[in-house]
Amino acid sequence: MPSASSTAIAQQLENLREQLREHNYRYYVLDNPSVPDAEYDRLFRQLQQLEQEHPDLITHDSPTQRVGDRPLDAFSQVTHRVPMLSLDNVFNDQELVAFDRRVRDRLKTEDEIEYVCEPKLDGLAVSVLYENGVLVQAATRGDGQTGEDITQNIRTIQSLPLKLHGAGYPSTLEVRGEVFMPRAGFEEMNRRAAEKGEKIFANPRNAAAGSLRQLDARITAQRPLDMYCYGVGFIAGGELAQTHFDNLQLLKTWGLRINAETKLARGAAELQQYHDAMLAKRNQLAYEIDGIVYKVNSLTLQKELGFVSRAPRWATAHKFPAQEEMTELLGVDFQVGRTGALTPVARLAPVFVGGVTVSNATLHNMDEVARMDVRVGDTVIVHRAGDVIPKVVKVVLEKRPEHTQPIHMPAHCPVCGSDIIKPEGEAVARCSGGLYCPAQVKEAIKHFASRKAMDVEGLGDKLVEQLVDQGLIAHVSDLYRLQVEPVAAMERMGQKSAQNLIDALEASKATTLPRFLFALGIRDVGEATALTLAQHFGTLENIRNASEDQLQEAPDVGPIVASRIVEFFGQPHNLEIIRALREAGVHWTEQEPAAREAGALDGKTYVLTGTLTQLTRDEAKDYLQRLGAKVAGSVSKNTDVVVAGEKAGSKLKKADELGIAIIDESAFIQLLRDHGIKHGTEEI
Ligand code: JCF
Repeated sequence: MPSASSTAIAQQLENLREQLREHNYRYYVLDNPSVPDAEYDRLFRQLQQLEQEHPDLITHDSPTQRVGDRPLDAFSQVTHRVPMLSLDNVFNDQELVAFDRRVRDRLKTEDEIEYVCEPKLDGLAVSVLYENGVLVQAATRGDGQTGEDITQNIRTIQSLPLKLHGAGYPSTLEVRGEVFMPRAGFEEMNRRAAEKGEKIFANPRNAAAGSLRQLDARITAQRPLDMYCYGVGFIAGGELAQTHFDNLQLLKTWGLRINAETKLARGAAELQQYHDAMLAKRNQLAYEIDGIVYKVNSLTLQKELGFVSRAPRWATAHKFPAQEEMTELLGVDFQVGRTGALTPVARLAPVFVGGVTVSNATLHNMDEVARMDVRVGDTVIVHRAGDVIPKVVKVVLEKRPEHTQPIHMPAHCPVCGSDIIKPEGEAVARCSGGLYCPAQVKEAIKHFASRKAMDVEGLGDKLVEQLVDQGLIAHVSDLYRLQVEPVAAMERMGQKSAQNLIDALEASKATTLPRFLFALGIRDVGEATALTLAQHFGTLENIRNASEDQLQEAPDVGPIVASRIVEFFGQPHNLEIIRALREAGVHWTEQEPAAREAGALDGKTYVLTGTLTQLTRDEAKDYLQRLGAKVAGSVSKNTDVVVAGEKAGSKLKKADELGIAIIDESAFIQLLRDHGIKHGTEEI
């Protein structure tokens, strides 16, 4: 007999489980969570802890019991009590009208038929059995009569309840639905697999199938699977509604997710409208779909219509154009992007895919080329989703002809002839031309002119585009050769704005070494690194002549940054541009590093938060850095002081929790004054 206290603990456990189930229901089904994730996690850990102390009181339907710890030797077979049907297809408007016509002919009616419409997910159909509300078995569709027992794997799907919500469900309820992998989860999973050199899945459907086929549910649990229910199979000990739509709503009250896009529609014209709207939305959905499913809503009419062989007469799938097709790889070109990244581009035998004819597709990078083992002459699978750039996703190895040619990366940039550099361990190869390469020049100029670089007032992205497109500039150094007249003649410009631009350019010539270094756009040399380099080396000449080892002596400069700097100054074009800029009058005061006095705040880390009223955040940062302090973006245990302006939020709270010194704006200004910082013309 259980003791009084063990009954009380069993009660407490069940209470925690019920709370967690309710939160799950609100989160996954209603899409309206009532507590923050942290509260959910707290309850979950509390339940785990209590169960650990009382292992005899653990129940199989507890939210903690999703992942089994024993892999299966093999899947056993499950015979479906009601066969799992497949769907007939229609491929266009006429076939859709013909489907609706057949339905009405069979029902001997000219009335418009009511249908339920839903997206057709590109996943795997499964059946899930609940006995007295508890999930007891799950199976794949298999051949429709017999499938495989995947109960262990299905239990790992977080959004699927192990125990039904609410009440009124039949004592035996078999639901059917589609298991799928949302795009975001799929991409993240592939990204991680690639990082670890593991197998990559070609598409979310394959990934979902592979995940469900795992004998070890601990692996399935790592996969971001999800499920939407679309119907009911066998039921006993209870009743359902009279229409398919109402049944779906009932499933929802029991905690089973149905697709939020599910809608009622009348007549073929409304079905076509739903199809068109969904096709337009296809690529914005969080998951891949390959068409629409229409089902006659009335269950009485469904019964009257019955089946032909394996498919119901009361439903059909309206298929979208395929997003994957096979074609031949005729050759490979290399394109240089705005950041110098080199992209291998496949030249293809033209193929109709995703609604258009495609003859070019991206191969991403050379790692992808190696991974797919793709060669010129191969038959490849091309994927095109909506307006996204078509990509080669796979080689059909079975179709490889005898003479294929491997793909090699060029040694020199096809645009400017500079060396191509592919850093060890990185997927992307880049043109080292930087400022010199026409393919990269627009981005380089935009960066050069930006506020934290040369700060050329009024020279925004649009104007840079215009100047380059008009042929007025080809390199950053051309900026300082600009004349008023040709600029004034450009569209949306005039004498006055052209003169303003020339004046702003003139003003920008007086700069600082950190700004100039940052403006050069050396990869991985951001604002902070530029400052460190300037402080450590004092002159541009010193930086240019430093070895990788010497560069790394500067604070926060690691081997990657050091190699980027050496690489940059190793390109004669870059030196040429620097020379031209200085010749045009760009200047700063150079300081031998020895001349720099020890900063009063050397080694201290400051964090700025909230709004400062007497100076801008950039100014505050600049002053702190001049005094030798580091300015960090977030509060951590390494922070020494937090400067809190008005409306300071979470950073202030965190600093408080960590016991870090906090000063307000007036104390901050006093600190700057104490160290002799002058703001503008006046001392602040
Ligand atoms: O989303 C699907 N792939 C899907 C498949 C949706 C449905 O409503 C289905 C299905 C397969 C068969 N309905 C049936 C009867």
